[in-house]
Amino acid sequence: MKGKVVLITGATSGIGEACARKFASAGASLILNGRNREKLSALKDEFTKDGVETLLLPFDVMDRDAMRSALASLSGKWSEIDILINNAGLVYGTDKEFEGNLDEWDIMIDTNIRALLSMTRLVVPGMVARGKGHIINIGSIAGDAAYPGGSVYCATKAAVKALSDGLRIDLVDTPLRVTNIKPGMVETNFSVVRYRGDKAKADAFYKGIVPLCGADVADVAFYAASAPAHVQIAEVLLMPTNQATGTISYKRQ
Ligand code: NDP
Ligand code: 8X3
Repeated sequence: MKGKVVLITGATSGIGEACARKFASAGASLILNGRNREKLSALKDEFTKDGVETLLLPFDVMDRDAMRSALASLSGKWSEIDILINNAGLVYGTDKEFEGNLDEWDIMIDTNIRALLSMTRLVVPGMVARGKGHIINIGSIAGDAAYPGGSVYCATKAAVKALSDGLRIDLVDTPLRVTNIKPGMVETNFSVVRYRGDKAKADAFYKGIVPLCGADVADVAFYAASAPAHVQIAEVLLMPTNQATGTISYKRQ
């Protein structure tokens, strides 16, 4: 992993931040994307102290022009991205499909699908030209089956699966690899966003179960990225031991 250039979207929290730490600890060079510039700078300071080369690429992934110019600004080794981790994503609300907020749905679709696709479109041609690269998409167990109050989020993650599978097909005659990681419950800021800032409600969601943490997902991303060149970890479903499906889990009372 030493010297490999890893670009992570949404690196300022949860799974993205954990991926940054994991790949940093293995000597990768990091390009960190996010909207929270203060958090990005703090991460850069921390990594730089540890001798990890870190470049910050702050932009909102929903802003395609900003994305395009940020990626165009990369030069030298930074323009040769080895691993793209499409992680930025979110869910808003638990509304029924006939009652939800259209603007919130647009944000989910723009972030979870359109931005992931744009990043792929902008980064992958360089990987193809160099004959190496790995795209790691953070999908979800939610993409496997819809659950109550989650139809739009579930649809976005089903799209991540289709886009990952389609990209793998389109790259089949290249050395590039595509991995779709599908976590179940991971305790991050994700549920706080889902419950529109209600931290108590988010905490209650994980009560009685030991959820995954960001580092558990980062371990899987790192495993996939470290596999021998002839091994493609296409898809991984991981969840807490006391979770069985997107809707069935055991929580102690
Ligand atoms: P967090 O809320 O902790 O992290 C989400 C990250 O994405 C934040 O850094 C956030 O930045 C960033 N982000 C969101 N929107 C944008 C945007 N428009 N532009 C740039 N960055 C953005 O949640 P997780 O770490 O849990 O989520 C990461 C991914 O994992 C998501 O794709 C999610 O769907 C997926 N996932 C999460 C699971 C879970 O249970 N937690 C389970 C399965 C999948 P900001 O702080 O600026 O919003
Ligand atoms: C997040 C997992 O099941 O909370 O993608 O939707 S779930």
